[in-house]
Amino acid sequence: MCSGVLPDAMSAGKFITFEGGEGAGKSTQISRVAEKIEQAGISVFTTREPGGSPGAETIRRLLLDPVKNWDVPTEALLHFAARADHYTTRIAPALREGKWVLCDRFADSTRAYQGYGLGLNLEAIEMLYDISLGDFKPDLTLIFDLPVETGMERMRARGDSPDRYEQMDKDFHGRLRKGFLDIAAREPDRCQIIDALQDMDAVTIAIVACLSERLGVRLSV
Ligand code: T5A
Repeated sequence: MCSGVLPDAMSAGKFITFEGGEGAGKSTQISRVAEKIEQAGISVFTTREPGGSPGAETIRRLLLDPVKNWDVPTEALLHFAARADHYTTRIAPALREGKWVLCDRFADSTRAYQGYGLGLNLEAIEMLYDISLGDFKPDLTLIFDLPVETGMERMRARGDSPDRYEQMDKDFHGRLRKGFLDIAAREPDRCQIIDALQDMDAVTIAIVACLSERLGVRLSV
């Protein structure tokens, strides 16, 4: 178990992760929901992976470089190296202060992308998780689900130049979707699937309902 894990000291905060394939609408919803949680008088820290701390942002640039072609184990190690730094220097301190941490992607993305998508053994990923994070895990994970084509259309419509993962083919994105749904089925106490095909307001309402039901917080819609 990693030495930075202090479960008792962190019990006041909540760690909520937002997961899903490309163009699912996570970033859009994190900013909406963060505002609502703040309005309820709870202090929020929003962050993302890969990245979220200076060290992890350096690793992010290596990971998303469209001309780089990491072998898959190296890629998974880089994601967990970034995550360990992010956890130790940003997530754990915020939780100790009682903040609700909203994180755009976390370890389920490594399970889905490097595991289901790129074929790395899922047990190897769990070993890396244990080394990096020990028993620490999200209080709640929202898995944004939508058809692959719709996510890709949203990314194309945004018009940014694609990173390494956005350049992958449709089969890869199909495996990701299956991976996220498998994760949700395996851990229903932690994971909630959100229908990301709905319009933005409907997605926000679904998340607000989920936070109320699972974490007991009442937010305005
Ligand atoms: N990765 C990450 C791994 O391979 N392994 C890992 O362990 C981790 C942590 C990170 C990449 O790294 C990979 C996964 C990723 O490929 P990133 O740049 O941080 O990449 O981007 P993503 O997390 O993939 O986020 P995206 O920008 O692709 O998508 P979001 O945040 O899910 O979507 P968002 O909110 O930006 O919306 C996309 C577009 O759709 C519109 C928005 O306006 C926007 O234009 N939209 C909607 N349109 C219609 N209806 C709705 N309900 C909509 N919601 C949003």
